[in-house]
Amino acid sequence: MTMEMQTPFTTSFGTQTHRDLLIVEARSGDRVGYGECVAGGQPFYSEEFTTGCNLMLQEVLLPLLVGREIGHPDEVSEILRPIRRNNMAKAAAEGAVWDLWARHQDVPLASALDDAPRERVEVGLSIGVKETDAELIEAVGTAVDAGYRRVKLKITPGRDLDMLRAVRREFPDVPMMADANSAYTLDDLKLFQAMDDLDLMMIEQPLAHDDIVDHRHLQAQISTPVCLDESVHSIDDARHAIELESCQIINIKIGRVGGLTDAKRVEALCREHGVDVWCGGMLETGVGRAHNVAIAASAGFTLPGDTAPSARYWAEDVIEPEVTMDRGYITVPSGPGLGYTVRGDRLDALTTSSFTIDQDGRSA
Ligand code: OSB
Ligand code: MG
Repeated sequence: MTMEMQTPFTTSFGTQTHRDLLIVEARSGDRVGYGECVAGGQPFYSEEFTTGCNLMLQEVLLPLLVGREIGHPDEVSEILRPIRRNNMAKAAAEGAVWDLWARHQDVPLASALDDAPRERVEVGLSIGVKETDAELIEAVGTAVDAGYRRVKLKITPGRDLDMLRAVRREFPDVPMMADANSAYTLDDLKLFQAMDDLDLMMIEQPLAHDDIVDHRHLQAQISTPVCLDESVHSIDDARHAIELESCQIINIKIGRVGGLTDAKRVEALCREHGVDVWCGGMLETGVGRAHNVAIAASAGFTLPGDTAPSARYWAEDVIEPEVTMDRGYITVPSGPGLGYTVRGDRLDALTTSSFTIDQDGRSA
């Protein structure tokens, strides 16, 4: 299914005007849990994409889970471990099981994930590439007025250093960072060294999507902390990056690391090593957004995340109430599971195709 976005979102890999959606429902008795696949409609951010994930779930992942007795959602990642990668598809299924389990235990997902979750999470905004500095400065001003706790500016070759300088001139004190989505190489070292004067909180994924070593060389030569996004798919990737000092901060996206269980493991590793962590976003609808809010409440998530309220992206979300922000904070819901009600009417209206897998693993 497809949802139109409120405003187009431009990154170094293109402009997006709508979101292809894939929602997984996990059922047990009369309870339902929900997960959202965060893969994009095309494989630009990573190799996964919505249609591929749909097939992966239908043919491979869900048949391994349906009809099985699962005592704790941590078991899901173990059951799916023999299947290589496909982390976003795995996380969609695993997230549905976590929600179902938390609802069954009658606890908020945030409490199922952390012993002492925060009551509210700090929110940052990710702002896409704008054609002119004036447009960007206006967007940053709007974000600051709305109370966002930091702004992240997408950069791409040609819209980078001068643009960041212009914004910094206008907003000398706003917590600000840049996200390159892998658009640069070590040949751009001087560009990143020049950014050291801009007091950026961090620079996210400057180099290749699958690199950890070059980021180490970059980090050794700039003072701005490097934050890895695209390069970290597992606890081992995180361990390698920390050992090599390739970054000082890690953006955890539940989908990219294969689910909540592994997201928790990456968080624990980072905490052990004093590495700051925050929750990234993938333009999720309310289902994925609620998962993000739940994990962002965990103690190890020490920096504001890309968990903007629903209205930033959607005219009408698929959950109620929508995710809302009050002066830069989202209150973590206290109801069981995701703590929001998934709107069957919205899902029905948006659904273009669906399948069900029965107890015997048959697909219909
Ligand atoms: O790199 O963090 C990213 C959106 C799609 C794919 C990759 C990224 C992003 C964002 C938006 O930055 C974050 C959000 O959901 O608000
Ligand atoms: Mg990023």
